[in-house]
This record gives sequence, C-alpha cells and structure tokens, in this order.
Amino acid sequence: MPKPNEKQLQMILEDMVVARTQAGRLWNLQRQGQVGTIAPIDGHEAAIVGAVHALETESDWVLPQYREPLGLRKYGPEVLDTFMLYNLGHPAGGHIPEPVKVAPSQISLGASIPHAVGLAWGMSLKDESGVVLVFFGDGASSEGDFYEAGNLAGVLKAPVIFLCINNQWAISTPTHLQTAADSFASKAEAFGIPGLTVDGNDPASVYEAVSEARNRATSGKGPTLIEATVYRLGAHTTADDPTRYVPSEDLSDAQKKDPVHTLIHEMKERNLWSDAKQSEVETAALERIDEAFEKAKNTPLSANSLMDHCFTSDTERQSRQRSFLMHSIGESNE
Ligand SMILES: Cc1ncc(C[n+]2csc(CCOP(=O)(O)OP(=O)(O)O)c2C)c(N)n1
Ligand SMILES: [Mg+2]
Repeated sequence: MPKPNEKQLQMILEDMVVARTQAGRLWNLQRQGQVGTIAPIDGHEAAIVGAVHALETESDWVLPQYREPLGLRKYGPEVLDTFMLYNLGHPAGGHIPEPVKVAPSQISLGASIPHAVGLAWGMSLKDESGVVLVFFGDGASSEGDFYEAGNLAGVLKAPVIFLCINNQWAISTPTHLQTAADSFASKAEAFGIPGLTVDGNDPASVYEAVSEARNRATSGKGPTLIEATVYRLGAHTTADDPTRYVPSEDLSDAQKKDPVHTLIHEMKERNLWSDAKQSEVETAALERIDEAFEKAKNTPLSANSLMDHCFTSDTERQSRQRSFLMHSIGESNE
C-alpha cells in the first residue's frame, strides 16, 4: 500500500495539531456562551487527517458526520469559515461554496451514507474520475441507511469509501451494546465488498488504507469499508458529561495512545518536528479560528436565507412562507 512520505507526514501532523488547538479554543468559546454546541475532535485527528490526505481535493468528495470539520483543512479555508457560520446558526451556514468538494456536516446519523453512494454512482455515470469518502461513527452504523447504502454500493460498484470511525462510544452507548458483530468492518461481507480495520491512532495506517481503497474505486473495482479504531478522548459534545459513564481506567489507557502526542514524539525523534514548529503552528491555528469566528459573528443573520438551499426555486408553499416570514420580522425580500 502507498505510504505517506516525510513531507506528507509533516503536513498531516500540522493539520492534526491545528485541529486539536482549534478544538480547544472552540470548547472555551462555547463555555463562554459565544458559540453553539461543539463535538470535540480529540482522539479522532489521525483518522480524519490521515484519510483526507490520501484524497485528491480537486476530484474527491468528503461527506462528514459532525466531528470532522476541523480536520478537513486540506480542503481549504472555506470549510472552517462555513463551519463557524453553521455553528452560529446561519441557515445556509453548512453550505460550502463550489468548487470545494465537502458536503455540510450531518447531524442526522447515517443520512449522508446514501447521499455518498448516490453521488459516487452519479460521478461514475458521468465518467468523472474522483471518489466519495463518507465519514460516520460506530453509532451511525446501526442506522438502516448504512445497510441500504452499503448493499446498493456493492451492487453498483460505486466509487465510494465508507470510513467508520469507531471511537468506542455513541454518546454513552459502548460498542458492545451497539453490535454483536466481531467488528464494524466485518459488515462489509454482507455487501460483497472488502472490509478492514485499521489503527485510527496511526495516520499512516489510515492513509495507506484509504489510498488502497481509492485505487480500487478509481479502477472500477467498487467500494471499501474501513473501520478506524480510536478512542473518544473528550466529551461527546459540550452538552455531555462523560465522567458519568466513561471508565477512568479506559480513558487513561487511551490517553497514553493519544494520536497527536504519539506522532509529535515520533516526528521529533526523526528530527521532522520541533517545539518551535509546534508553537508556530499553534499560534497560527488560534489566529485562524479567531478570524473565522469574528467573520461569522459579524455576518448578519438573515431569516430570508432559511429556504435558499432547499430547492432551486421556492415551491408555491415556500414562497408564501417566505413572504410571511419576511413580513413578520420586517426583513426585506431583496
Ligand atoms: C438518526 C439519529 N438518531 C439519533 C441521533 C442522536 N445522536 C446524536 S450523536 C449520537 C451518537 C453517534 O455516535 P457515533 O455515530 O458513534 O458518532 P460519535 O459521536 O461517536 O462520533 C446520537 C445517538 C441523531 N443525531 N440522529
Ligand atoms: Mg462513536
């Protein structure tokens, strides 16, 4: 399998450190009442960033669940900017402008898995060269959408990569109550596609697995299901108290395998990272998240945009609702 080279590993680590740093800032901003609910990325960085670095941003689509946006820096600044708008409640905030091939965050578990298959199938019908990678959690894999989409993708040989991030929890539900299967990857067997489990704390392993899956997909061999095993190091969201259900010994074991700390250590040993580089990256990451936050905060919230991204043009009923809404809040329809 293709391995990331030293330069790529440096870029991967940089994106992982940026994601961890920005997640910390967002957590604090939420606690100050300045931003809405946040789902921390801590523990998922290697799985997300390793996967995304195996993709081609110009041709390949990413469909995130909700924990991924801070790890998608490779796709450009628009991802973070729209994520901040979305977090602050802008109706169109999740809509990332073309040509960035990142779909809006998906809160409805599993719902983006059929979208990914439809998108991938459409791309192959149009002879487009890319692939679609869809992120979802161990919890989302229990949705009917996963089984329906996986089955259809197998039959169609759609160029899609199913990336299940198994972080051992779906809020407070542990994996042994989520499935009786040996692994989440084993579910691929029913779809007639390859399924593999990789160490999601090691970005190189995830990179290799996604590269291989991408090669399969682009050569017409169809989908792959990858399970990346990680441990959720933070709370489910800012609305959760994990100390009520996460065993502290499990958490401290997982902290010893923290993907960001592990890679920093390895890269320093190889003289590919330094404390100076670390603080330079952290400072830039904080400036960038503050800039995105300020930009979103200063964007006027418009109720008029509530329906802008539902259909190409309003249905008759939507037009009536739009006029009513505009009239009631005194906002112009222009
Ligand atoms: C269809 C649906 N059912 C229930 C929920 C409520 N819910 C939000 S997050 C979550 C847990 C998801 O776990 P997982 O897919 O493993 O992702 P993780 O949060 O662990 O990254 C649940 C049950 C939802 N958002 N959508
Ligand atoms: Mg989970």
